[in-house]
Amino acid sequence: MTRVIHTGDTHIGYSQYHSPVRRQDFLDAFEAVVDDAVDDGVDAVVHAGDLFNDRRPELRDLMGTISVLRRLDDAGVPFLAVVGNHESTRGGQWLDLFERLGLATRLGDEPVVVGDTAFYGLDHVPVSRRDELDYAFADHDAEYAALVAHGLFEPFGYADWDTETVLTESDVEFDAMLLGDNHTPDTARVADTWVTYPGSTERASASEREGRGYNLVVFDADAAGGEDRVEIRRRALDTRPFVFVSVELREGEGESRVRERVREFDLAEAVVHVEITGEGDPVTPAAVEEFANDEGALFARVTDRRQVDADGEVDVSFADPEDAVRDRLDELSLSTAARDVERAVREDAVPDANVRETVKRRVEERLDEDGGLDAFEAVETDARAGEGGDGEAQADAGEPDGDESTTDEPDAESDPAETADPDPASNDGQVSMEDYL
Ligand SMILES: [Mn+2]
Repeated sequence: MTRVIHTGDTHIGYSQYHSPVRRQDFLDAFEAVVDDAVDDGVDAVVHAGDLFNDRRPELRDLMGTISVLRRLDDAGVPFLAVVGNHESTRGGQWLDLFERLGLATRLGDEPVVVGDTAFYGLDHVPVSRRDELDYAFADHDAEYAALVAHGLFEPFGYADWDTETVLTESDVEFDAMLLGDNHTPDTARVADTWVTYPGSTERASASEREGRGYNLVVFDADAAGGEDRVEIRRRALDTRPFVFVSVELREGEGESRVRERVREFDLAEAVVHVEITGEGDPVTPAAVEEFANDEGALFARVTDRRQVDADGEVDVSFADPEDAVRDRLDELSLSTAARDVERAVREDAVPDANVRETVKRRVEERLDEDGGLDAFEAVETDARAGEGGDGEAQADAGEPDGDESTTDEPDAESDPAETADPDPASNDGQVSMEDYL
């Protein structure tokens, strides 16, 4: 029998809503999973990618992650992982650093046997390079086998990777595919193999409404009832409360009705999303957000759906012009690259004289990344990974990427010399693991 915790999409280092508290939440969620693993004495923690939110985690994220991994190591629980699209760098992976430190095992085409089970790994591979994959895995003589992979697999939402092809072309017969990338937890059976996503461990977007958690996977024909060789159970995580308030205003109702509705919820330390629909009087989103903050919310965002009329004309409130711009940009569902450029021009503290050079460098960086257009694809992937098909969900789901472009480029804001660096290969956009290994 082999019992493992299957988790993924922890997105450590994501300053959601530009909040340092949220940044800590993502690390805390990882720590909570590891605590459970240690308490429970599982045989391993299997991580299916996107441990980090981007390929340039800050030192504090790395140190926090290392200390959590060390706790796991001290308890004698191996950490087996693959590389996700968010954290993938060229020239080496953070996971390699952790492996060098003796804190992790990077899964690949050779079996890593824990108890009765052989674990294999398949890192995220962009769609454009999937045809080259031969799914050649080395033999094993364990009782069970599992493939840990990062990507959007069938039969779940937004899938672009054919699970049956993977299973039939693989040299190894897998009892389970333990997946990451899709933040919505779900389990299905494909060609006699269990295929499962544990979901993200903190809400990386407001579209991730259901509770967060991870999987407990047991490889044991007896425990699983004889018929099945694998048992997959979901366990809940206690994460940052998200409060979703929808208010449908009737004729004559306005801000006081919105406040009344908001007050019905426990807002303490919560992320609060308020959506206003219907008729009624104009409401100033910023005023309601302030009210929610006064009521104890960690962060509040108000979306007034009534501002878009039947003709698609936007009725902009100039109470907060930045807010209006942000809302409109959200509706456009821009790619990461486009947001990068937009932010460089509008938001970032880039001196006007450097905007041209900054934009050029950011676009070059994107093109220069491993896989070239992979960066553009990854964005699309995340946008589609959001639940629900409306503009808000897509824009929200894209936020980790949007933030990535600002949070991981502090130098562009503080160091004009760096901004003007004509050689993308020599700036910090290209993380070289050789410096660490
Ligand atoms: Mn992810």
